[in-house]
Amino acid sequence: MKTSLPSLQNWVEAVASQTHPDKIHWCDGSDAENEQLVGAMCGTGVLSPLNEETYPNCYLHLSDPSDVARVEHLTFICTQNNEDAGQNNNWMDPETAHKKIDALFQGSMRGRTMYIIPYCMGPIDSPYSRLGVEITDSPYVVVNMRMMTRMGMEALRRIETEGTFVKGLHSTGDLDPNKRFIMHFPEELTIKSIGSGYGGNALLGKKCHALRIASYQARTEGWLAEHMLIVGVEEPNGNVQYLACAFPSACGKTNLAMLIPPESHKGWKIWTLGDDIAWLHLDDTGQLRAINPEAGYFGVVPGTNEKTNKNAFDMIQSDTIFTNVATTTNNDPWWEDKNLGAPVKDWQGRDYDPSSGPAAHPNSRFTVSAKQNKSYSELADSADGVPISAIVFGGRRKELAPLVYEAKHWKHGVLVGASVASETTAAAIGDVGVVRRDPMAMKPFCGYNFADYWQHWLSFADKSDRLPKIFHVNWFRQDNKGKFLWPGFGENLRVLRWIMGRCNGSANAVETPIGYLPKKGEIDTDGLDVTDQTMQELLSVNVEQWKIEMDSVGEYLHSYGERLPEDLKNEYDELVAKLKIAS
Ligand code: GTP
Ligand code: SPV
Ligand code: MN
Repeated sequence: MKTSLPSLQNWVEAVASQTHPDKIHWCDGSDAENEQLVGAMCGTGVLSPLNEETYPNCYLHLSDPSDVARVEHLTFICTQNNEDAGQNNNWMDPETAHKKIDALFQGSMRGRTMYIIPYCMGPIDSPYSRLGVEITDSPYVVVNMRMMTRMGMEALRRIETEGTFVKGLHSTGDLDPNKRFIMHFPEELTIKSIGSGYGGNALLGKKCHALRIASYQARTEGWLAEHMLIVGVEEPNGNVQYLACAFPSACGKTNLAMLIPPESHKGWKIWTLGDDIAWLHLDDTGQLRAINPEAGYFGVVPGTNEKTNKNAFDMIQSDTIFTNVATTTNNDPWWEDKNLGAPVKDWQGRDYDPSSGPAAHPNSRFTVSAKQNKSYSELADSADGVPISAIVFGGRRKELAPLVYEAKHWKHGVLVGASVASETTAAAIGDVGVVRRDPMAMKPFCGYNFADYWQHWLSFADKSDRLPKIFHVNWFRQDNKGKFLWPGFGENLRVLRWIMGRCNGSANAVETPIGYLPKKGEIDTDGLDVTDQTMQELLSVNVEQWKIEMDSVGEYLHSYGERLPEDLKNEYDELVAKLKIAS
């Protein structure tokens, strides 16, 4: 008996008799346990040590080549009622789903150790935090979960006190893509995942629990679980405002969360609270507060260099697990745009050959403790979280969406969020670069019907009169030669300044049919190689293009049928009417 909680003990025993592991190990989260696991994985080749001098305590993990990203087409929400999952999700009825996946778990841990990982999403003493237990046969999952969550004895104690926890069962199975499923049973607080060892498919605390299951719980309990970074921006006078920003996968959350102020912005500081997930609650005063349920970063490696993201570049110099990167002769990790060294082995461990594609997989990732980030905010451990001044939506759009605009009020902001579209990236299996609707950057992660989710967002308007302002940004506008119009990265602070100015009443805007845009000259471009003409292009509204866009938004929203909230329809109709008048 390893726990005083009978429901946990019984579940562990039931899983063991289903999956037949050789051994059972309860994870305590200690350094000694971690060292033992890392050592064993180096023995079996699951991990290989990188250069001990240049990258101390760093390891390389190479996935099966078929298992390098989230698998949205194999991810299911299994609710009693099909409509509750919505057309935004793949649905299977719970009974069929359990049957199907349980058959695959039958004996799946033979010859392996079964690890029991108690974890806490959020600060261990926060009332906003939630608990879970992941059972897995992957030691790689254990060492990643240790960095990504508060894992081990403390979490187990809290689970035993509270008695409720999310049950996550994971097995790497035989990695056959035809026997791969990621299934969620939100009504049972249960996740079952088999056949993948990769990130969001296997680290069940992350997307499966902290977004899909949590969003479902948040709806009934009156809070929000979102695909958002949380960042504090400190002005030279010491004032700090906190922003929560939702961008789709591989669209710049990690970069913005740990941005380094450019030379021109002396005295400005950035504080990182989180880079991927935010849980948002209204406090007694009606202030929206955010916690980051995670404790580490599982970040995109390619593109990370001293110029684009120096904080990330520095924090992955030690104590980091690299998944699917290339290596140099020196056995350093290597990736595209690292701007240092050259690859000799690619992400599949083959001799590097430029004709067989990038050396590092485009969705290669680092896993690192958040505390290694120089801009880490101690408030990431605060039980109460931080007050949010602004919510910022964004996407990857070559054209149309301006650099920044502000929604007129909360409900209009919900329409702005619901209308987010973005070019697909390598974070999920499938085509890259195709524009798709990704409302609130939650398309792959909302655990219930989007129409009900928008209604839930809208309902906040009646709960508080001091909600954050809502904005939309786009760092990815291109000219007709494919060159980015906006320098991005650290220079994005200039846009955040305008957003903060709007929140404290010091920045000016002009009204347009789609919302408020910065008045000419309001975005400081001092010292930037961006012409006035480019700024004008970045900050204008092409009414004819927007009319086409809104036709497509309308078609999308109305595809949700009767559940589509009346208030959202009204916001939509109002915007369409404004565009009509403007043309
Ligand atoms: P997930 O972890 O998948 O949820 O993604 P993320 O949103 O944290 O993405 P991340 O910050 O890792 O960004 C991924 C890609 O966007 C990298 O290739 C970056 O180089 C690129 N990127 C980030 N910020 C900017 C920017 O301001 N401008 C441009 N042009 N590219 C950017
Ligand atoms: C994403 O795809 O949005 C990620 C990586 O943050 S994963 O953990 O695989 O979901
Ligand atoms: Mn993400």
